[in-house]
Amino acid sequence: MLAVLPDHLRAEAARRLAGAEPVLRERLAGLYGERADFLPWLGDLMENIGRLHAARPAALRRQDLRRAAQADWFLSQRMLGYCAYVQCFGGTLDGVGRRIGHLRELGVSYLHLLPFLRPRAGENDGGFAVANFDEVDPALGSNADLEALTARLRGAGISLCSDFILNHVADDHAWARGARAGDPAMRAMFHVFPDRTLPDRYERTLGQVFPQAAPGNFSYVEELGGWVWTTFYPYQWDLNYANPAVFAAMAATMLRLANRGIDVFRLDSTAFLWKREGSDCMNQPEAHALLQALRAVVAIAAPGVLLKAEAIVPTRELPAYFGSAAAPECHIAYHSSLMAAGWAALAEQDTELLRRVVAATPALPPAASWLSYVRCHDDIGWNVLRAEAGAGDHAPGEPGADGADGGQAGGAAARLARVARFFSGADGSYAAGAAFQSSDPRAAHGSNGMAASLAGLETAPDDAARAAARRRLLLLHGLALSFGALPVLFMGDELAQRNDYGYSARPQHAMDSRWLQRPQFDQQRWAARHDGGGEAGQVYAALRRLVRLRQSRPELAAGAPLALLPSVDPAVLALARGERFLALLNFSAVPHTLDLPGRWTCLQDDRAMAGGATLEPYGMLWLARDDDAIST
Ligand code: OTU
Repeated sequence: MLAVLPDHLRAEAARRLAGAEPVLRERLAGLYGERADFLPWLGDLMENIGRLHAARPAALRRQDLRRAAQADWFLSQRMLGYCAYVQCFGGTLDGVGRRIGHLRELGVSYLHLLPFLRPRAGENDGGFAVANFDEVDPALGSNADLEALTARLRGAGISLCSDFILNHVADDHAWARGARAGDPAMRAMFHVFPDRTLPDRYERTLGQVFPQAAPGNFSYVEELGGWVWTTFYPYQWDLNYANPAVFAAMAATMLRLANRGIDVFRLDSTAFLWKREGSDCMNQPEAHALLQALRAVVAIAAPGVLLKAEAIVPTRELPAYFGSAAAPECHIAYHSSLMAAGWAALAEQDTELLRRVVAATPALPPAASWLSYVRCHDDIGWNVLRAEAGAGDHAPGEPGADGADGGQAGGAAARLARVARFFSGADGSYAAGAAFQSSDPRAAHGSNGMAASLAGLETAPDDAARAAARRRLLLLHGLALSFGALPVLFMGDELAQRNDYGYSARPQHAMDSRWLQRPQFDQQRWAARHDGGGEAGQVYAALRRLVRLRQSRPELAAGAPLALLPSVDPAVLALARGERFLALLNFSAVPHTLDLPGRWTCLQDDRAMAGGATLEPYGMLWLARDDDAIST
């Protein structure tokens, strides 16, 4: 690797190599070491990593050095994320560049643009079926546009996050085309089975991601003369990471993208990378080994780049995605349990699930962060809460306490199914949303819908109901902003945008209700954002106030201490950050008055408070302690 570098890069690269190469070698040897050609393969891989490092633009190498000097830069309370589809937010990559002012006004320092690389022709799962990782989707711009955008964002202090869809490729990707044409090397990039014997054995323990729109985990492909593994849609072929050629090619792909200026990779569907018969083929040790190896590659060749785990898995499986001090993995991980539990708390008007999730969330390792959010482009998946939802009446250690046993899991599923029903608007609930993809009667649905619609803004009959809905929306954002994570706003939520029902008239989207929450950016609401009398303006102003408050409170940074305080009412969450900050969140439709020893300032309106605090229905207070530190 060092031999292919120009002289001026060698000393620094040698230092980084010394740090990361042992883990890389060990993990790859564990995965592929029994192959006769392992050492020459590893040599080629390292040489290629060297070439890609040599090709890294100078501006990015300078940024690498700055970030290396401050490894926890992304933990700051000043970090704020925003997530959008290019086509919805700016039309094109160039159009996104014209929205930088908007992002700055909100306080955004991290922009996640949903997939923008050349997708499969036809249906493509919102770009999550990639035909070519080396080419920007021509409908959105060119590679030059991408590089121009990353440079502009860098200039504005905004990091760009891109999906890196490493679990699967589209069925018209060059590898899939090669496999169909009979090229054995290309066929070996995938899991292909001549008949149903093995697929049937795997299916016994596999779950299903899209049981209605894409049942089963294998798809028959005529030209392959067999079944190919397709965890998601039939046109998304899972890659076979037991083949070292897949790892080498994907690692290089990632570095080429990094060299175009991408700062953060959202590693899509990370849990699914390794298959093992008899398991659900999620969260396998080899998947973690692969991620540790990828992290080492980044640490050597593009050390300013962050990896983010999109593993929508039970809370107890999440910490492993950070790896260990000796073998770090991802820098950031989605906390989908926290997100789902916030919504569940609204439906149940009770914070029990939320408290269990917080209790099950370990402290962050150094230089790592959770990602908190209220909504994203996917459904709210309820199944990640199975363990917490089943723990109900059980003391820890009692049978069923982890929600894993049949009967109790049934109870958990029924509970989560009630929550899902609530957000589909059933039983007179205020929510406007849709249940998503359920087949297993024991499994809970996911739920779709824009946050504002799920929170009740769409159905609210009068001003009082609208105000309550706005408070629900702000409550969940307040949780995401105060939890100690990188909070990521979902495009449109800052303006209380509602569901887009138009998807059902588009044949390529109609079967997937996640399109409910993928509207075009609403220009009119944007234009009215400073109108304090309007719905968009009220939400926008309140959200910006929270963002600004957060920026001024270092104790809200990711990794800073967090404690749940005992609260008078199960509907109220009392979240203390450090010694002087307290967030009180009321998830119920009734007001609550709490004793509050000491002197406090309500940060939202600078009001001095002493003795007690009253929370409106669905109200939230961010309080700063004026005198002694918080004791109990
Ligand atoms: C991810 O999601 C993406 O976020 C989805 O938009 C894609 O459809 C999917 O991968 C395939 O690329 O597996 O680990 O709605 O939560 O599909 C998380 C279900 C995933 C998603 C799930 C998901």
